[in-house]
Amino acid sequence: MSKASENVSEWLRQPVEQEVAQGELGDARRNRVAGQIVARLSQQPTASLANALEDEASLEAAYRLLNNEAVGWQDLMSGHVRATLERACQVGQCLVIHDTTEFVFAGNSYRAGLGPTTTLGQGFFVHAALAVSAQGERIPLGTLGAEFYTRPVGPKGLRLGPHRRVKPHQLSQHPPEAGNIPPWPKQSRRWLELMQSIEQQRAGRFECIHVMDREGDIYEVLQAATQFQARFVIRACQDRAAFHQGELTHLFELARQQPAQGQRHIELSERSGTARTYGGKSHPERQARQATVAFSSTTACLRKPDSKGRTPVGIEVNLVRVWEPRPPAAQPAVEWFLLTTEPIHTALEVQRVVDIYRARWLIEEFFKALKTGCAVEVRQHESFHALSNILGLCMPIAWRLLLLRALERTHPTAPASLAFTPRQLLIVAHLAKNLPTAPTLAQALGALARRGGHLKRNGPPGWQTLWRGYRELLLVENGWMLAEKRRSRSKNL
Ligand SMILES: [Mn+2]
Repeated sequence: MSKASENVSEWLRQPVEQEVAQGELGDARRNRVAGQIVARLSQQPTASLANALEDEASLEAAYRLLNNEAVGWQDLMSGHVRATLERACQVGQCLVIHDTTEFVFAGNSYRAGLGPTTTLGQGFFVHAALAVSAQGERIPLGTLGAEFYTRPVGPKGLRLGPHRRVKPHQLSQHPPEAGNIPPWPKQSRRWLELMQSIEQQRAGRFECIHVMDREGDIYEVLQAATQFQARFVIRACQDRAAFHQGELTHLFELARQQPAQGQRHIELSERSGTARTYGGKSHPERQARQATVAFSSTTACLRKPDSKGRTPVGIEVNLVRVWEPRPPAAQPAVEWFLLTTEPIHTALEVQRVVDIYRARWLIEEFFKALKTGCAVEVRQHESFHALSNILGLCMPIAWRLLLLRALERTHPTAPASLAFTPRQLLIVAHLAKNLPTAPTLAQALGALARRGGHLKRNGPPGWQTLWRGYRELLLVENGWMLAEKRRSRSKNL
């Protein structure tokens, strides 16, 4: 068993609010309120604050914290980021997956500080870095950092719906909170800055490999990574001019000339065709299927974009190509070009690079955990400031949701004691029918998901069912502990 899986049950046993309450919020009271919000929300992540918090006074305190100009999402996330760094140190080696997503908020009234999104509505973008363990298993460790930003509103105003447009002069009635909203960054900057800050924080403490999709294929990012010797696997988007053995060629052509080093099966996830990334690129629709892919590799020197020269100056990278020699009819064929610092001498090493890139599904799931699991997009707060703050507090909760779900997928046959205490297992056995005496993780989690309303014939459990079942377990466990306390107290009388 890897170091990560040895630690999982301990991480799960720590209440998630504990790390939040240790954040740098500048005042003990704020820490207590932040911890309280997370404690209550983690019991029911889709509930509104009004429903999650018990009384008027704590609700009042929560709103005051979220709207406090002196408290930003970076502060609210700081405890979670520090705890994630510690978990990364415990496992020693991790992948850091970077990606961007947008949060879109419905409704007809403008919320201060929000900007245009790629679909109708108002919202903001989040660029995040998720750490997962690197040795064999992909166990989510948490968020190592994020950047939140909005796009500026253009001269035509903001379209909130098919019949609702807010003109720029109307926005001034709700002036954006200028100090809090970073300007729309140049595409490259956020990829670069987040990687840089993680490299600084990890230096000498743990190893990491940065994983990025095609949006991360930016010369400045590759250059900076090479300069501070960061390791990476980045999917190439651009067919750059490149040198190979002194000859000037192009990246994709060079990769396509290489013979296959082997073949393997991979699972492709479903993708809806309409989805447009915030960068404006669209992807064709894809059905979930198993694909037989071939892979090959070579080395290349990427030519600096502004140099026209034919002398090999640029960035030395290893290049891996993954492609589908015989795609099924009417389905787009897989073809990835991966730029990497990782070794590619043997077929096994090349496959390892492919596997590292494939760990990217975890960040997609993490974003789903925030959107579906924590219902961030239906929250009613009225400004970017409050919405980004509640999102900062939902990050550690979403990590917990993801951890449970990822374990169900990656460790189905591991003993359930990996994630549950003996007392919890006793309760699961009470709640579920026909659970074997030493259940596997998938059996125990499956039993909980069924308590949460999951039907076996619908495939693997979703966010809601798994979490509802897990929450029921926590509730019953609380009751159990109360009863034990009462019993021991009455004995002492
Ligand atoms: Mn992306």
